[in-house]
Amino acid sequence: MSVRLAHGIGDPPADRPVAAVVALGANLGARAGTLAAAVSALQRLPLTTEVRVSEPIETVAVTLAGADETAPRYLNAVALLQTRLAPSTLLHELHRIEADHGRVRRERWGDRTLDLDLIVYGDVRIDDERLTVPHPRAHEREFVLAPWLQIDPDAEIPGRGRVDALLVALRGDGS
Ligand code: PH2
Ligand code: MG
Ligand code: MG
Repeated sequence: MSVRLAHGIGDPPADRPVAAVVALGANLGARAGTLAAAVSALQRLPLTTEVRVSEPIETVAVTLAGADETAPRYLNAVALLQTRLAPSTLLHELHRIEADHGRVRRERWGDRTLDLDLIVYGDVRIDDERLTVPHPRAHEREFVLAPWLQIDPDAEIPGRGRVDALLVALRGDGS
């Protein structure tokens, strides 16, 4: 008899640690405290070690209509971790940590107390209704690329290239 595992928390762990990148963002509430608590929660994840985090940077909110100077500013950071959690399990855990910090899902790209996005999971590519990795917009988001580069100067996005080059292209002037 074959047993179909639930897609999600039932997916089996990887046999060896995979380098995953998680982007953190918050633009409501006590942003710095929320990001620090989220990093502690990442450090407590099962099958997960070597969590390293960038300094937080303050950024202008990007909305569906473009940069919005009138919206509350974000604090953004990036965490690198080694994990054997399956991508779907890691995603489930990220959603749980968001919910623990009062995240409500209303409008797309709306203000939020905590956003945790899975940016890359090793060199794995997934594109299904629940999860796309590499994150489909990470390569065009300075608020992801800049803190990521702080903690990994050789970072790459599979299929997109080196993060330092992507950041130069995005900024246009190399600044
Ligand atoms: N996240 C969004 C939408 N807009 N803007 C900034 N500056 N930082 C974010 O993390 C961010 C955003 C959706 O996830
Ligand atoms: Mg996001
Ligand atoms: Mg998100």
